[in-house]
Amino acid sequence: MLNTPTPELLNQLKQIVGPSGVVDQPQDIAPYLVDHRKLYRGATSLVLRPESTEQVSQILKLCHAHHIGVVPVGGNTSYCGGATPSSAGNEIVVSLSRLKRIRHIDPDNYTLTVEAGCVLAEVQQAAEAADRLFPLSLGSEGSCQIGGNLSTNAGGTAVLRYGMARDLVLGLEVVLPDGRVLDDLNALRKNNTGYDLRDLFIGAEGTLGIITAATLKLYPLPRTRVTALVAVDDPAAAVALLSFLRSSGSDALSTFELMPRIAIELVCRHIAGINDPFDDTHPWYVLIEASTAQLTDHLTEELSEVLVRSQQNQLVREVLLAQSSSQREFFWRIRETIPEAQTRAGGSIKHDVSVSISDLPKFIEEGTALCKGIAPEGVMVIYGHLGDGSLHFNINTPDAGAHPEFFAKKTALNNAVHELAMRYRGSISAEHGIGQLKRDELVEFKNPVAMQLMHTIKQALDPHGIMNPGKVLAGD
Ligand code: 2HG
Ligand code: ZN
Repeated sequence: MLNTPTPELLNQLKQIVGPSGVVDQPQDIAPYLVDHRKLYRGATSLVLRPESTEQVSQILKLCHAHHIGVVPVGGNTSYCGGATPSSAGNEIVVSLSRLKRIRHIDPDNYTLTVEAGCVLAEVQQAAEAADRLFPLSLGSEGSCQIGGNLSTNAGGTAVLRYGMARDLVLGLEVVLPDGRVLDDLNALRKNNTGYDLRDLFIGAEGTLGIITAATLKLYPLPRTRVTALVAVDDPAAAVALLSFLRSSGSDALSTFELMPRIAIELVCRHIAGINDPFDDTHPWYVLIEASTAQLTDHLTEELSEVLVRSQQNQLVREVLLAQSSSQREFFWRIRETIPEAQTRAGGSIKHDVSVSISDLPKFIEEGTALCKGIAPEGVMVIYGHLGDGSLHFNINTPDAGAHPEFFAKKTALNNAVHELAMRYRGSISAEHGIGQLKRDELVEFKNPVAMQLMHTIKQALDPHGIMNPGKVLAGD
């Protein structure tokens, strides 16, 4: 059972961070009370902004002793309400935004040690300044923070080549719920010394402690990038194209993103400066990128040769190769502004599912039929990371009106899509996490033994349940 902090305790907490780390005026607290998608509205009387791991440790120690709930927040870009406090108002919020030092870069070891509050784009820039690549890349990289990326095991658009956030971490520094600091900031690729504690905290969404710093893996900086926008008949053709590209020696492939015609129409209609780059209209599109550390023309020649062959075999309808960096950026903008265009077009019910790549075409077909059966008025906007088997299976309102009758079907639509994903042994959250949005569904869709193990771990590390209460797991 959690307590409400007394005025004395609030004062003690404020003293830990000093005046510059205290946010306690309603107008300053307001941005922390609502999530990025405006699905949740929480309450709190105090946001703390510690500037050192030691301060985070003191905060958690005090909250542990007094059974006070703590909600960690990074860039507040969660899609699942993962960083929004409950409406009860008895939790405190801990923002990591002042823990933002680049602690160490070791170009020969290809590693970078950063604090949790570094914005993802700053991490990428720090790597680039040392002629290295930190490959995690997502639409919100200008505002999301690396601590949040790791806590939610973020995915994004380069997973095909470099993996999820989890795959990009060597060591972590974590403040445990009782205030102890786990300093496991190793920079080793090989370290077989018992249980992998690091992987416990990645993807735990702040329910097992607060990640305060991480040692990240770097890669050679690409000097040649080839980007293509390709039109295809259907998702099956896209899957076949991906297989063909990979078996034709394109191990340089880093991005393979599927987009339907409606997504192109939405971005053309709602995003300034975007127009359809093709003369003809096509049912589906794929954004493809390959890159190499070499400065070479070979990659462009190879990729265009494979794409021309694919066109001759009728695997693709039309190919546009980016001829300049501004055209490359334009192709990327089309893909990355789909969520914004979707929001401008109206409300939406979103799913973030994954199945085997080979099952995606059938999944899209069956899922579309199911959703159309439930909500014929809904507009299917299905797009995403086909190269990783991960899709944003979204359904929009027909226009910007309120459409309460459409939103009344939310549970039915969620169940239909998630049950279908389960039939394909897929996941109900490919890359956005659980937060509070999918907490109750997780119980239905995750293996019961896995759920028991998660509760056992939570109970062992956080016996009072102070860390991010009500996220991922219902209260113990
Ligand atoms: C993306 O891939 C993001 O663009 C957001 O993960 C997806 O808004 C969405 O459904
Ligand atoms: Zn995504």
